Amino acid sequence: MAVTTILSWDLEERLQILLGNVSLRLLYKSDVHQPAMKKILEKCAHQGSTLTIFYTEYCIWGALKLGHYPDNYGNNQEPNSSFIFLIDSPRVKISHDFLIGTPKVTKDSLNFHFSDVEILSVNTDKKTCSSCDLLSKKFGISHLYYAYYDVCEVFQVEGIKDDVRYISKITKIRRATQHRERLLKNLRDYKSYENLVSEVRILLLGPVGSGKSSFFNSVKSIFQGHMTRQAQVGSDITSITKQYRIYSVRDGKEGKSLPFTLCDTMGLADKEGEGMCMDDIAHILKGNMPDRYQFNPDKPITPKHLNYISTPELKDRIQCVAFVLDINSIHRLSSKMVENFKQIQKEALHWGIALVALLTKVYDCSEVLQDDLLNMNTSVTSQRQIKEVQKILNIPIFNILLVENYYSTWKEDPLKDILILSALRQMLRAADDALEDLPLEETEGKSGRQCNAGGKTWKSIFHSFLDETAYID
Ligand SMILES: Nc1nc2c(ncn2[C@@H]2O[C@H](COP(=O)(O)OP(=O)(O)OP(=O)(O)O)[C@@H](O)[C@H]2O)c(=O)[nH]1
Ligand SMILES: [Mg+2]
Repeated sequence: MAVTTILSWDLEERLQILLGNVSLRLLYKSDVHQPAMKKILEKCAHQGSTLTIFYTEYCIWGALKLGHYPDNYGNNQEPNSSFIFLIDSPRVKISHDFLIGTPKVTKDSLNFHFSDVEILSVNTDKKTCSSCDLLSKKFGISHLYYAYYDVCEVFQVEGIKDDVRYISKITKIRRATQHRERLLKNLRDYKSYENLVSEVRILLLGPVGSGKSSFFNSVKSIFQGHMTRQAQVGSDITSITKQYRIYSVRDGKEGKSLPFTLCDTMGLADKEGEGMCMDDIAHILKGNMPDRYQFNPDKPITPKHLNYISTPELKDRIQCVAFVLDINSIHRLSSKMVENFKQIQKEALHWGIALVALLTKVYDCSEVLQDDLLNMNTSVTSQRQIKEVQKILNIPIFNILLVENYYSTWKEDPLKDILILSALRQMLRAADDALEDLPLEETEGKSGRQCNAGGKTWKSIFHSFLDETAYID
């Protein structure tokens, strides 16, 4: 009978990615085969690289061993041939800094050393794992330094050809994972300039099918830790999105709302009457448009609409517009579409709203990011498109952002996440610049700002603008 792992399906998939797109084949399982060390060696020696996993009540310890498992007791040390990781659900923490030697095997134990210090010791008779202070601190699990395990499993790891290159590959994955974590923290902790708004509003505008709804779904999926498809996506000649949606994003299922909202719109079309009505845009920018407004390509919203927000506050207004464009069809942008963008750009500039371009459908995320993961590569194929966008829209290069959305399946990819989260962070930075630049009158009363503009409040100024521009049927 085939022996099956108790590793959950999604965890197995995440591990395979984190360990460099390897595949795993179960060689040994303690509750099926004998739990003795002798049996582990018998099953696992001469099988190439292996992954040994111990399932305790609180966490899962794992050790990846490059090269063959030791085939006898005692010392046969190969330096830098193993590393330890910890799965403290839902997180997988890999300690690549602890590149350690071959585990030392005795009749009833498996001991991992870093220099001369024993950092993880497993007793196969007593079924215990104990980690040293150094390792426990590294993983932030001081309460788990000693634990009983229920099951031990050893997998053969397939897909590692060259150990040295493999170590450098997973070191890169680790750096990407750490950078991703920093970006997530950065976004969670973000506060708008002088706390003027608790949630910065980012408006996604762009041609039909450019990936606006998928960008929202991607951001949400990253914070939820699994694929979400709250916004409907798909391909059609006309826009799939028919309603104006103001989406908040939670940090995890039960988590608090993050400090931004993404506003999804109907796509813009070349032909009149097919896409979002251009006259709707001013109402959206100013914060008059209610959530779930049903777009009508033939006519814009009017102040007579039941839910029209006639006295919007600063928090209702858009702080950053992102032009969402498919990177592969920039050269096919019609002159009508470019004209539309220029019109929106003028309006946004007039109202002190930041503007960025978001290029979607990037083919290779690893090509876009430099080795330091912080900057975009200057020698990538996408440079041509970036320059084109810069020329057409006159947007500075640092505000031209590249992403690949999660659009069909969820296969966690730290590089993809880095691009999406960096894009979001840049939108918030651009929004901050715009908020800082707002006249005091418009921010009076928020965060203790004072207005002394001749006794006029931002509201009175803003409302006089509304009076001037309100669309009357
Ligand atoms: N390859 C690839 N496909 C994408 C990406 N983003 C979106 N798509 C696909 O492009 C199509 C359109 O995506 P949507 O997110 O619906 O685009 P949209 O801009 O919201 O479209 P409308 O609402 O119709 O205006 C869908 O089939 C997506 O699966 C991406 O980054 N890469
Ligand atoms: Mg859409």
